[in-house]
Parts: sequence; C-alpha cells; structure tokens
Amino acid sequence: METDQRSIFSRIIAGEIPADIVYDDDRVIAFRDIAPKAPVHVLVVPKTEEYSDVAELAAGDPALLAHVVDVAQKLATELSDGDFRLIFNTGAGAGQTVFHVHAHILSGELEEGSLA
Ligand code: DGP
Repeated sequence: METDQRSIFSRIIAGEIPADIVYDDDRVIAFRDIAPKAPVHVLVVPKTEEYSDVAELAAGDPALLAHVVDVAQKLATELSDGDFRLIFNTGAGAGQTVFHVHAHILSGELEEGSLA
C-alpha cells in the first residue's frame, strides 16, 4: 500500500478534507485554522507544495510571496478591522508542524501566551 506523501494542506486544496475556506484563487487558498489563537486566525496557503517554508518561497517565487501578503491584507480588512499579524513559523524549533508554506493571519486579541 502506498503512503500518501502529500501535505494535509494539499488534501484540503484537493477538497478531500473539509475546511472553512474564506478565499480561493488560482495560486492560493485561505481557510480558518482548526485551532484558532485569535478571533480571526486564517491560514493563507500557496497551492503549490513546492516550498516548505517562507525562506524557500521568497527565494523561489517572490511574486507568490507578495501575493500571499496581499491576500492576507484583503482578508484582514474583510474579516476584521484591517490590522493583523502575519506569521510564518519556520522550522520545527519555531513551532512549524506543516511543511507546506503557509502564513498565519491573526487579528484581534491573541490567546494568552500564543503567537500562532
Ligand atoms: P504551523 O504550526 O505554523 O505549521 O501551523 C499549522 C497550522 O495548521 C496549525 O495552527 C493548525 C493548522 N491545521 C493543521 N491541520 C489542519 C486541518 O486539517 N485543518 C485546518 N483548518 N487547520 C489545520
């Protein structure tokens, strides 16, 4: 039996796992985090699985990184007051658990002691 090597986010993008999707275009998808740390906690995820973290994305496709930031700003305005934190956990030691690059948009008061 073959193991599924795709990331959990690729399975959400493929529609195989349900998610509360708030934005979708040809390059990125955005959905609410399953364990929110703020009133608005949305993940913006490039559809390509090519980049595991933001450093790889910045080096490999800076225009796509700029698009992630642009979508984050639009969503923060739509879903909150427009002010937001944008966090890319980079590396397991920094709390990254899914190695398919994604930005956390956090808006509103954070849960005690947490960034994302
Ligand atoms: P990070 O720790 O930076 O790699 O963030 C991964 C985030 O992904 C974490 O905050 C929880 C979220 N997450 C993991 N699995 C799922 C899922 O199946 N659905 C949703 N909506 N979020 C998920």
